Amino acid sequence: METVAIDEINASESLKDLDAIRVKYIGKKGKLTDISKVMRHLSNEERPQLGQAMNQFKDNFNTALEAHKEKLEEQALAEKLASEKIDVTLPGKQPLRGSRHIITQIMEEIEDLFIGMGYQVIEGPEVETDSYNFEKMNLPKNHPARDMQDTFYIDEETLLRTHTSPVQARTMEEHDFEKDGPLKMISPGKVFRRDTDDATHSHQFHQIEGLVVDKNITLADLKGTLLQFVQALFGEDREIRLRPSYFPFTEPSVEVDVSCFKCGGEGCNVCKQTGWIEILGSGVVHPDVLEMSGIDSTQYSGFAFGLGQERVAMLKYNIDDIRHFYQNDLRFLSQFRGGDN
Ligand code: 2NL
Repeated sequence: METVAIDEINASESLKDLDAIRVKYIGKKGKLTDISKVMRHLSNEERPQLGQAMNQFKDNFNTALEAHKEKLEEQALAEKLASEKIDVTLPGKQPLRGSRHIITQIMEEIEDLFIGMGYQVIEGPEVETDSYNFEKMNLPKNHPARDMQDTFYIDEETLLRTHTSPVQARTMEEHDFEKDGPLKMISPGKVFRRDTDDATHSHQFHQIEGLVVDKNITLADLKGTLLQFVQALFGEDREIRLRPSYFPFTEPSVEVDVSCFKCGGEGCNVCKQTGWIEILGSGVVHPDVLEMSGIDSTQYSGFAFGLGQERVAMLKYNIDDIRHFYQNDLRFLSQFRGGDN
């Protein structure tokens, strides 16, 4: 029986078959149990002989079983390893790396520049009151200049801000010159206008406004600051030119032009043959605007400016349609992912 059993063990091809063989021979109802049943019919001399033979069989059977079990387990592992082998020489899958939106990049570049000049960056609510957005900016109800900044109303007194000026008004109200020193801030963010969208207009765009208030601030401070700014953004050789203009919140008001960064002032298609490109609006803060935010206009004066980030980006990168910024087309966006962006 032993030879037959061990042959069976060695021929088995799975752990399941092996267990069935174990049960068949040495299980509770197995062959060995059957054999032990003859014990009581044997003589006293024969019994120990049978007992010994049975033990011998059990030992040999178990040894063979363990050995074959180990062999089957090794085989199974080898098969598993072979089937799960990976080819480390295959080319990897390139993960799609995102980048910051070009408007965000421009915003951060401008923020860094002004932080370097000691300005704070302050943000505020996009849903504003008529009072902060218009009245405190010298645009009382029915003022004709409100037409240029028509917007989306939530109710009579609540609207989507048309500029980030209300952030400056809120900051001026809180500012304590004795404690905090001069007020120097920029406020970037989304603004809204009731405009028909076309290549150069959008009902929602991004603005950065700047404000400096202290004793003896003049238009000369404004000019020096904006020259620094323009040269950092468009190149060291740039010059600026101030043209008289009108904003309700500044007096005097000026439009700021930069000498053309493509032709240097000779005249080309970018500057429409004028040598100059309009880049932002600014002026000396109207004394009534200071007063409405709780600042004594006989003691303090200031300058302010506002620029559209989309316009700056369109000029700097020669982009022909403002709608490109909002369409999330990677063919457009991925052109602006230089460096660590
Ligand atoms: C433009 C022109 C401008 C301001 C914004 C301002 C803010 C305060 C007081 C006075 Cl708190 N002025 N902001 C001044 C002049 C021009 O923006 O064309 N923006 C796109």
